[in-house]
Order: sequence, then structure tokens, then C-alpha cells
Amino acid sequence: MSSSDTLTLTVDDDGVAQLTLNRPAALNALNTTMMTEFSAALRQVTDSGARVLVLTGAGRAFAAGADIAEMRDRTFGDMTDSNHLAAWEELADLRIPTIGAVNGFALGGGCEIAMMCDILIAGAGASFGQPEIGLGIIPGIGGTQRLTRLVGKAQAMDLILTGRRVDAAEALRIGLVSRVVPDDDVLEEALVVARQIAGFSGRAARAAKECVLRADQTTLSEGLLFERRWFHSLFAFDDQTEGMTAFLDKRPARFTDG
Ligand code: CO8
Repeated sequence: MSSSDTLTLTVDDDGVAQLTLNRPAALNALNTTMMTEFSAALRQVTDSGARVLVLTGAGRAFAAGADIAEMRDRTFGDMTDSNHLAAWEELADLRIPTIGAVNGFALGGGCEIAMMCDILIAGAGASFGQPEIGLGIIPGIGGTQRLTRLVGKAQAMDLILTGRRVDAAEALRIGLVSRVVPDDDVLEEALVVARQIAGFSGRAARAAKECVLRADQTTLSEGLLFERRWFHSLFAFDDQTEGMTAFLDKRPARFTDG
């Protein structure tokens, strides 16, 4: 377990890393210190050999967005020279599967970070939104792009242009999250899913993630070719033999990433 001013990180023996945004008094508002520590924590996660990352927030929010107090007096020059908050994007670049366990508010940058996760599990009391319009700005770490890809233009325009919040049930209906569970169960559900994924071949899980993400980046024919190349490649490794032999032997597979 390691803690910094704004984050807590644990990695368990099952290969599941749990990273908690931990500024609950400010509803985990994303400031520069947290971003710097987040970037370092992601390096620790990679170095630890963790197979899945669960990201959550302490207290009554996942994250209520970028820190407005920190941003208010910034100028265009400050923002562009520092590329303000750009390092959050490192979450989307992580090769291992990531699961967002969303408790409470996921607003603005908080919603954008949630959308960088591969699987999103929400507590029933969670709420999502891009309220930047009310602050005289727009989403800045992927909201206009990822939300549109996830829920389509009509819903994305509605949310981004009005700043309205959606509850967990609506988030599930529009395809922003894949599961809704009681608030008290959200982290445990995410950890169960994480342990399940961590028990599979890590190489297959990473390949699956890379292929699904490719769907947003390329044409169907290129995406299908990319998938087929990965599919064929997995036959180069022991985990394919083990997975198929275990099925035929009617026993659980023991993947070794070999
Ligand atoms: N920034 C700073 N402080 C915050 C933030 C925030 N985003 N959100 C909450 N807080 C603080 C409050 O100021 C308050 O502090 P204090 O107790 O010292 O007064 C504390 O957290 C608790 O908040 P509230 O008292 O407001 O709690 P409520 O339950 O009444 O309300 C809400 C909860 C609805 C979540 C409310 O706090 C809220 O509306 N927060 C702001 C949400 C928002 O507008 N988020 C978008 C921010 S902009 C953004 O995210 C842009 C991202 C892209 C930037 C990328 C640049 C490259």
C-alpha cells in the first residue's frame, strides 16, 4: 500500500491494483498535485505487474471535476504552456484493463476520467455529467469525444450543452456504464470483476482491450484485420493450449502468461 497527499494505491496478490482518488473534502476535485501523483501511481501500477486496475473515489464522489479554485485565475498562457491536466490521459493509455467503480458524483473531469476506464460500474446513487458549460468552458480531457462515442451525438449534445446530470439508471440506459449495483457494493463488485479478469490470460486480456479500443480509431476492415492478427498471435503462447486443454479436460484453466 502506498499513499500520497491525494491518492491511495494498493496491489493485491491476485494482481489487482486499487487506486483511490482521495481528496474527499473537495469531492476529489482534480488538481495539479493529484495529477502528478496519479501519473506516478500509474507507473507504479505498471511496474508492479498488476493485471487489472480498479479506480475509485473516497467519500461521496468519484470526482466532481477539475479543481475550480485552482483553475479560476489561470490565463490562456498558463493553461496552454502547462498543457493543464493533460497527463490524466495516461489512464487511457494503460495497457492493462481498467475498471471504474463510480460512487457518487462523476462530473466534468471526473466523468471524463471515468470514461477513460474500460469497464464502468456505478453505484445506484451515482450521477454523471459534463457541467463545464455553466463555468464558461467546455470539457477538456475527452468529454466531447469519448461521451459522443459512448452514447451518440444526441445524448452527448444534450448533456454537454445543458450541463444536466444523469443518474446511474439513465447512465446504464444510454450506455455510459455497464453495471449498476447498490452503492455499498460498488467497490466490491468492481474488485470481483477485476479478480475474474486477472485470472484470465493477461496477454489475452490486453489483446482484447487493444482490439476493442481500435474500433474507435479505424475502419471496420482495418479493425477486423487488426483483430484477426491478434487472434492468430495468441496461438503462439501456452495460455491458448492451456485454456483449450482445460476446457476439454473439464477443469479450471491455470493461465501463466506463458
Ligand atoms: N473544484 C473545487 N472544489 C470543489 C469542486 C470542484 N470541481 N467540486 C466540489 N468542490 C468542493 C466545494 O467547493 C466544497 O468545498 P467547501 O466545503 O470548502 O466549500 C466541497 O467540495 C463540497 O462541495 P459542495 O458543498 O458543493 O457539495 P454539494 O453536495 O452541495 O454539491 C456538487 C456537490 C453538485 C458536486 C457541487 O460540488 C458541484 O457542482 N461541484 C462542481 C462540479 C463541476 O462543475 N465540475 C466541473 C469542473 S470543470 C472540469 O472538470 C473541466 C475538466 C477538463 C479540464 C481539462 C483541462 C485540460
